Amino acid sequence: MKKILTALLLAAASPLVLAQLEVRDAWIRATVPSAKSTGVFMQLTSKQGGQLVEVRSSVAGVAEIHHMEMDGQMMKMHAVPALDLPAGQNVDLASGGYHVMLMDLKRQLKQGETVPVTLVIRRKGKPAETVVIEVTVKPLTYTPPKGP
Ligand SMILES: [Cu+2]
Repeated sequence: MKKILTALLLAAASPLVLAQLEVRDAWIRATVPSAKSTGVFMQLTSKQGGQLVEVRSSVAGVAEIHHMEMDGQMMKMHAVPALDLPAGQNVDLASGGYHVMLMDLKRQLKQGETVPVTLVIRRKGKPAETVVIEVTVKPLTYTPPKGP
């Protein structure tokens, strides 16, 4: 049986529920023409637990999983190899914490368009699961509603 699942999120408002992964409220921050990077934010719940191990997008040369934290008075972010998704627990990828960083952008991302983002989820003893979501680009000033 083919274990690679691919799904398309047609309506950004409705949660995407796959076999093992639920993606809610995914959005990308719009960019100004000269910008080379931006953030992708979402809420993830893995029913049986797993790890987000890789992210890709056709609009970016490089996509990384980032963690942002205070270092003294400075907000710093750095790439992490994987993000744990404990079983049944909501993991919030939000400004100021974990997020997906799109870098080496190939073009400007404009408010209202949708951008495909591929998430690769790994679970112990299982083949990696690939999930493609269509993520809406929100204005630079957008602040998401609070998660559950
Ligand atoms: Cu970042």
